This record gives sequence, structure tokens and C-alpha cells, in this order.
Amino acid sequence: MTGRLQGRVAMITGAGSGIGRASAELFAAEGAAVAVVDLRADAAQETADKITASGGRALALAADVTSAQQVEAAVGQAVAEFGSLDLLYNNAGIDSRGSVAEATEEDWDRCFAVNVKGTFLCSKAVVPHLRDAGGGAIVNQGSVAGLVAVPNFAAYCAAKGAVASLTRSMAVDLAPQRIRVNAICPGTVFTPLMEPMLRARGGGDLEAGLAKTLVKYPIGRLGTPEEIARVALFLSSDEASFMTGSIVAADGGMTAQ
Ligand code: NAI
Ligand code: 1HS
Repeated sequence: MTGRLQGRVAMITGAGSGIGRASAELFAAEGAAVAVVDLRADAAQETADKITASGGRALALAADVTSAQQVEAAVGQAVAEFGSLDLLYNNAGIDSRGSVAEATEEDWDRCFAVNVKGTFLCSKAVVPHLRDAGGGAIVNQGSVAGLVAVPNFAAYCAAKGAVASLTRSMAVDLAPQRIRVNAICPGTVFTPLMEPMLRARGGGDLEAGLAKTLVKYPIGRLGTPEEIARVALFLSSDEASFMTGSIVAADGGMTAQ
């Protein structure tokens, strides 16, 4: 199917890599003009170049989602380029390893700044434009770690739990303005974010770390960025018109056990 986002304008954060890049490419292939936001300007540009090379519309924007000023500037540039905004995918995130005893205050603050405050700041900056457009959809990036405990991920589990709570709160507050808000909770997807964690879990051996992780997944494999992108596409599209406040696991059965 194509054209599910025809005529829409989407902003995707953390779109220079992994799930965000796959989503930007898919949204563009489905007809959206995409504002590709990332902390790393070169990575954002690479994603935007891939989209334009395939005949899509994209604008690369360098911004740190933890900075209100940078987020507002990026949103302003996106609206100046594309004329409006209909969709936001709050995908930018970082992990944070360690139990409460091991994690530092800096780990905790940075984890919450990117995953939670970033979601808040981007939503705050985008909502007036969605309102102007007559409504829209926001997808927040949660994690299975926000639904169940993942050992030695204390700050990350807490931050992704907060993203799920924030999603419900936003859904209720923004429903009268015809803005739907849902969250995706992916299980492990092999991206640059996860590789160090998998290696550490295997005592430095990636294959051993993968084997220890796979036992948690009834489906017998990890996810792919494209599989999560397809969930984000569905939640962003009119096909999900009766969904808001939903926390959707996309995890190969990991949290079903
Ligand atoms: P990734 O590391 O491949 O990509 C994340 C992108 O976000 C990078 O390009 C990075 O530069 C950007 N970014 C980081 N901090 C930023 C900031 N302050 N402002 C703007 N951009 C920033 O990560 P991946 O795996 O694609 O993860 C994307 C999201 O999915 C994250 O929220 C992550 O927590 C979540 N997630 C990932 C899972 C996985 O197994 N890979 C599983 C569940 C959730
Ligand atoms: C980083 C991402 O949100 C996944 S949390 C780790 C889940 S598990 O596969 O190690 O149980």
C-alpha cells in the first residue's frame, strides 16, 4: 500500500539512525514530507538525502531535543519549509545502563532529559501547529523497559515508564483538539543503540549477548527498525483513527510472558 500519509507533514526526532531513520524513509515513501531531526547534523542530512534520492520530500534539521530553543527553531524551520505540521514521532532516545546503585546522577538526568523532557518539549512546540492544521497524531517512543523491569536499566526503565504515562496524559488533554497520542513499546531491535548493551550482556561477546537476549523473545528473534516503523506509520495514519492513549507493545511476545 502507498500514499497512507499523502499530503501530511511529519517531524521525526532521532531520525538520523535506527528506528527513526527507517520511519522517516517509510513515512516519506507513504507520501509525507518529513522533517528529519537529529542531534547529529550529518546523520540527519544522510537520512534526508536518502529520501530525496528516492523521490521523497525531506528537510534535515540539527537539534538537541533537550533544548527548548533548538526544538522551537527546528519546528519553525519545518513549518517555514513545508507550510504546516500534522504528525510528530518523538523517537529520539538514549539508553542508560546500571542498577540504582550503579547509575550516576548524571546518567539519570541525561536519560530523563532526552527520553522524557525531549518528548515534552517537542510535543509542546508542535501541538499549536497540529491544532492549526485541524488535528494530527503524535507517536511517542516507549520501550518494553517501560512495561516490565529489564535488569540493570533502572533510569531507562523509569524514563520509558514516564513516557507511557505522559502519552496517556497527552491523549486525554489533546483529544478535544483532534490530536491522537499513542506510544510504541518496542522489544530489542538491533541498532547502534543496542549493540553496546548486547556486547556487555555477553561479557564483551556480541553473539553471547544476543543468545542471552533471544531467550526472552518467544518469536525467536529480535525486531528490525522497519517493523517498528510500520507500527509508527499505522498509529500516525487515519487507519488508527479510533486509537489514542494506547501503549502498543511491538516486542515479539517479550512482555506477554
Ligand atoms: P539509535 O541510537 O540508532 O538512534 C537514535 C538517534 O537519536 C540517533 O541518531 C541520535 O543521534 C539521536 N539522538 C540522541 N539524543 C538526541 C537528542 N538529545 N536530540 C536529538 N536526537 C538525539 O537508537 P534506536 O535504537 O533507533 O532507538 C530509537 C528509540 O527507540 C529510542 O527512544 C530508544 O529508546 C527506543 N527503543 C529502542 C529499542 C532498541 O532495541 N533499539 C527498543 C525499544 C525502544
Ligand atoms: C533499549 C530498548 O528499549 C530495549 S530494553 C532491553 C530489553 S531486553 O531485550 O534486554 O529484555
